[in-house]
Amino acid sequence: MAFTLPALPYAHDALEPHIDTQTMQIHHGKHHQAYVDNLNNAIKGTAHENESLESLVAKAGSISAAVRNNGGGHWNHTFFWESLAPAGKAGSMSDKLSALINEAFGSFDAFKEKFNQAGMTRFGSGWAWLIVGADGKLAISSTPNQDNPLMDVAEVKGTPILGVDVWEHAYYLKYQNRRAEYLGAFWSLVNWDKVSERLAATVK
Ligand code: MN3
Repeated sequence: MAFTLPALPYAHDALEPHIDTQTMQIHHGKHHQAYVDNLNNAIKGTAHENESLESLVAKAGSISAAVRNNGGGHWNHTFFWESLAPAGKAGSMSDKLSALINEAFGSFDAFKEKFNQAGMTRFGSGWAWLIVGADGKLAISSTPNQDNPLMDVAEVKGTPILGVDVWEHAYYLKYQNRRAEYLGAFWSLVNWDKVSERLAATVK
């Protein structure tokens, strides 16, 4: 079955002023759509045609570059849209999430700083992630291009519970080269209910 573009969980203008309407329209309607279309074209008529996205992503190292890049692109963007919520509708961190953040990073501010640093130091295009490692502890990582921590090729593997897209297409219309400003604005949009829910599903 072919993959399809999921609808955004909010309107294109819902993340204003932190992420502008035009960026959302192009990012979701053009970029994400292209990952879906290119993934479908890449698996058509191959043994991977009926495989789940999770399964394709997990074997990124042994599939074609087209499936790795576009499958990663589809997974990452679906995850990213769900990681965000309109400002003021972000919910709140579960006690478990804030406890694990404090345990791993010392404080929420220290966590934010380290996460921003991962986004800032990712050269070129890629993602920064908050992940749950195999030890059940939180860690921060970053991946190039459309790779993610679920991939067998990831330097640091784990289950992502939050991620931010630091490709220029995610912020250039509004922030131009000011990636740090975009990362600053990102914190007004994090859907903490969703992040807490993902943590609960990962750490039993
Ligand atoms: Mn993107």
